Amino acid sequence: MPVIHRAIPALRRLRLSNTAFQQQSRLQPRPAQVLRPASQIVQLRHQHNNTEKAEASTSAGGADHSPQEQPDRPQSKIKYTSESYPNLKRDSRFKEVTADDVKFFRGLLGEGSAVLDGVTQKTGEEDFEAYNADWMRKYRGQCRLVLKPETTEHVSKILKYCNDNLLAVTPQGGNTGLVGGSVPVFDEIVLSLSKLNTVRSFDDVSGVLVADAGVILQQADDYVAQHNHIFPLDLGAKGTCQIGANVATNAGGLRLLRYGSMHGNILGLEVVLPDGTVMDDLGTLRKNNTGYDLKQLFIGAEGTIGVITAISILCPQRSPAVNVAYFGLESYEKVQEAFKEAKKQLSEILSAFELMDHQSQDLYRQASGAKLPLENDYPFYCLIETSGSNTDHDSEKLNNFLEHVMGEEIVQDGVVAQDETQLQSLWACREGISEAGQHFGGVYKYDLSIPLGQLYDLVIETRERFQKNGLMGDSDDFPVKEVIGYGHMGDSNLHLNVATRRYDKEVEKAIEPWVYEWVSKRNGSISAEHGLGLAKKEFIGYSRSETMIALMKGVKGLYDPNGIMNPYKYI
Ligand code: FAD
Ligand code: 2HG
Ligand code: ZN
Repeated sequence: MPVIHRAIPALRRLRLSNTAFQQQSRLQPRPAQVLRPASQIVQLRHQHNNTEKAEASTSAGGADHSPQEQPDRPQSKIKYTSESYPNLKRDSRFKEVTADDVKFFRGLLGEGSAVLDGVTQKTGEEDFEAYNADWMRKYRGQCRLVLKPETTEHVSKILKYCNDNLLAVTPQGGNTGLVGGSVPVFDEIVLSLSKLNTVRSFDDVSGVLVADAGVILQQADDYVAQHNHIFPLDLGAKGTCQIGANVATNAGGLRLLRYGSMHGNILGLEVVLPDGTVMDDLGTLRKNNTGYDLKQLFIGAEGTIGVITAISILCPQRSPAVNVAYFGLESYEKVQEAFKEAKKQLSEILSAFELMDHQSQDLYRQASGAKLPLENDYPFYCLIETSGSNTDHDSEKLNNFLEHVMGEEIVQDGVVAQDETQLQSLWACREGISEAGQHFGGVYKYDLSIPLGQLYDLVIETRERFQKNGLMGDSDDFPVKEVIGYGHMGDSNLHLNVATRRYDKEVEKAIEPWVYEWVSKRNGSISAEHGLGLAKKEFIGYSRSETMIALMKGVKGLYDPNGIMNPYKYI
């Protein structure tokens, strides 16, 4: 990797290294089947196999992409959510699952692997762990029945039965959600979409993909890559998360800056409502102003008003030239300057602008054992990606930008990827942080929208808070190991992670609701992209007015009058 050396004396050297930039800009777009190193930390081995399966056929059908245990992560016993949060009480209106219910579901789904039954069968808790325990190992439900429908009709019949019999349901995708929304709180039935995983169609003229909800994001991207298109969402959990769930969470990810949100890219949805009605709005039109745009309600509804069974999504053309650069900067002010310059000079080819503080990179280094790209340490790092259609044009733009930020001493040091491997390892430094945050025992995650000028102040104040209250330190006596700040700078989206050695109520009390008050005072959002789930439910009032909350409750009551869909969460 060529090193872009320090500013003034470096200008000359920078010119020398221009050759390297030109070489680098001959990079091909990232081969979609290559999983990023960071994703390996997110435990994607089995998905890699599935990827191969998906490449072999035009359909991902048949394979069961169930979530699974994560053997290389700390496996201490997770407390039941009901123990960690004793104020949560099971809603007594809900019926407990009986042998008769299981009989009905077996009649519908067959005797095979589509029904995981701990009600009438002798099973161990461990058989349900992958469905009951969340990715952060913070929440754990007590479900004893997992259903894996293979068709929309199955989903419809299941929900109708559950609604008629007051059985509560938790829809589940890849179980990578970060707000405790994807796992049951008590004994809700888990409705896994993992067997509903076929690509229905792709139109390479319009770029519209129609696919089942349970298709893994990586597979969807691999599929459209064969047609030189790109799925307009990318995130670190790509090898495990499902596209229906991505819509259900309105996931943001690493390239929202370039491709926009699900609200713009989703053209149609097929959704099963709690009473079994199939809302058939799987259109492929970009324009359709005929009445209320009902599908928008399900984008980000986190499975509280219906189950998404298929999506229709607009996929952009894949860029033939992709470049990634990683910089060290000496202050947050410089980061903002670099962002301004990137927008100005890289404009339409800029596809990601990500922020990482020193602490986040150091934690990533400790957790993964990886070597960081720059020789020296800096208080801040940025990762910039450009994607364009003309290699020479992109190179020229990138070189001009690099010369400028180096010459003006906005950036202190940096590297540009020369090949696919380097590109992946630079991305790993960013994508691996989420996992590193909890590697040492537990993590409290805050996903916030904050006006850019004040975004990093929160990290500094949080760190000071934990230093002052004696909860943070270097030895095991202290629950907090580190406070890290990183995120999608281009979207004003900060990820504040409090990395701990264990989950500890004192840590939670020290930061909540203080962090939400802080954000609310600055007109930010307490959940930028991860949603509300269980973790943020109580705090929605910090970002939404009473009027808005009342309207949302009205929507919930209208679509799910019995409240069976993902109860105890969201609203
Ligand atoms: P799950 O976790 O299984 O479910 C998420 C929610 O959706 C739950 O409430 C569930 O009930 C509901 N749901 C699932 N499927 C359906 C369905 N078919 N119909 C209705 N409701 C459904 N998120 C971001 O926004 N941006 C990121 O950059 C990002 N990066 C991540 C990186 C890592 C390493 C990890 C672990 C997570 C990351 N996430 C990110 C969070 C998470 O991956 C997303 O929220 C993702 O969309 C969840 O997909 P999933 O299949 O795992 O869904
Ligand atoms: C990311 O951007 C994800 O890496 C996860 O949204 C953030 O783990 C987190 O806090
Ligand atoms: Zn994110």
